Amino acid sequence: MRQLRVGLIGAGFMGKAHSMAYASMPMFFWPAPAIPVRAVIAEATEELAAEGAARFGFESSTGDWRRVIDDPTIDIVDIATPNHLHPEMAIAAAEAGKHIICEKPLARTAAEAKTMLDAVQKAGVVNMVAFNYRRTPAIALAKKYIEEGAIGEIVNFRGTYLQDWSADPESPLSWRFQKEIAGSGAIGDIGTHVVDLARYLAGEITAVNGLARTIVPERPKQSGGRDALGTSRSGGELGPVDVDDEMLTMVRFANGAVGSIEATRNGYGRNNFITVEVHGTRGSLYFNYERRDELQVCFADDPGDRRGFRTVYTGPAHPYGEGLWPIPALGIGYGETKIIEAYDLVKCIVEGTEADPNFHDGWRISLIADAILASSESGNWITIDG
Ligand code: NAI
Ligand code: SOE
Repeated sequence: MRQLRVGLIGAGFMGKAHSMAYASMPMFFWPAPAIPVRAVIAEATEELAAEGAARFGFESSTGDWRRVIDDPTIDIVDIATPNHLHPEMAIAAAEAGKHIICEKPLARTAAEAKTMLDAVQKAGVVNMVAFNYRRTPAIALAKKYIEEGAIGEIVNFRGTYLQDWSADPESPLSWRFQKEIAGSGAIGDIGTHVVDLARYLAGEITAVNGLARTIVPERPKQSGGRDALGTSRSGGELGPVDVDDEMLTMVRFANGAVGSIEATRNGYGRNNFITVEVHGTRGSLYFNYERRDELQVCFADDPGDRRGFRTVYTGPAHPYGEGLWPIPALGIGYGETKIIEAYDLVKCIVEGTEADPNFHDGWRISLIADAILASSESGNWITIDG
């Protein structure tokens, strides 16, 4: 069976998730389109890289990510580092002819994302952005129902991504609170996931009118290191937060639909509260990531005295069901979304097809993220150019 050798850059939260996905993918999707081999892992230092290799099962490790790019045996470069490093790494990987998966957001700004898009288009390599939530089977099922016309024409999309890990002002000033590294706050970090779901389910976004604000202006400094996502306390001197903590925006879609998107990392009691509600002319769909196995559906064709939301539990009859668990509601997790992502990436490489979402999508999403911020500053609707 064909093998594809993976060079992973970054052994933090996403390094763990992607490594687990490469190892597990053939256990789920068999026969696998190809076997991903965990070949080399790069980290910020030799020590961290060696630890990553031991923990995540890589053949070798390096403290210099360029050695991954220069290695002629590597087929896939997987970029799982903080956002500011994505462009340089992805462009170098494209120029070396590697297929690429890059974590979201693709870059800090749309201008940076465009340089990455140009590089992969010039190189003709498979490119994917890791917006994995669209690979939750219930979301893929919503997409199928929409494409089949089960809810008619879409008229409204409502999406939220609410978390609380940064609500405590004592939660340190990790890289996610620094514009120089992250680009933006809730907008780029989690709002973009909902923008991806909005574009996937309801079509292209053409204009936004949003607002964004910072709730906690200073946090205890954290010099470098991984983001512990609110689980550590550094104490000590305060430093400025120069990104948004929360955002909300109205959106217009190319097909005439309208909607809203909200994102916060400061909403006490909300953890990974990604919700999507889509209203169509013939029905509605509702999904809440904290109940990942369920898609709520309401069809206008149901008799009036029986109409209302009911629950479809995803399983073998639904998208990706052939590879997942044999009975609905056994439990889809975050890991499964990453396993499906790895499967789709490897399949695209083997079949020579375009990945989805790709760097073009990543760039469009960055344009929308930039526009939300610009709209917040000007107070006006912003049309998405490009
Ligand atoms: P993290 O802070 O847990 O890990 C980042 C790792 O990158 C650290 O181990 C750090 O040492 C390493 N690193 C820094 N500079 C490096 C360099 N020059 N060479 C090699 N490694 C280097 O961050 P996390 O949460 O893993 O985030 C990474 C990326 O993944 C970000 O772009 C983030 O937005 C995205 N992300 C996506 C998620 C999703 O659901 N799709 C979930 C979490 C993060
Ligand atoms: C923190 O908000 C975070 O890790 C994001 O960076 C991810 O993209 C999200 O999926 C989980 O939360």
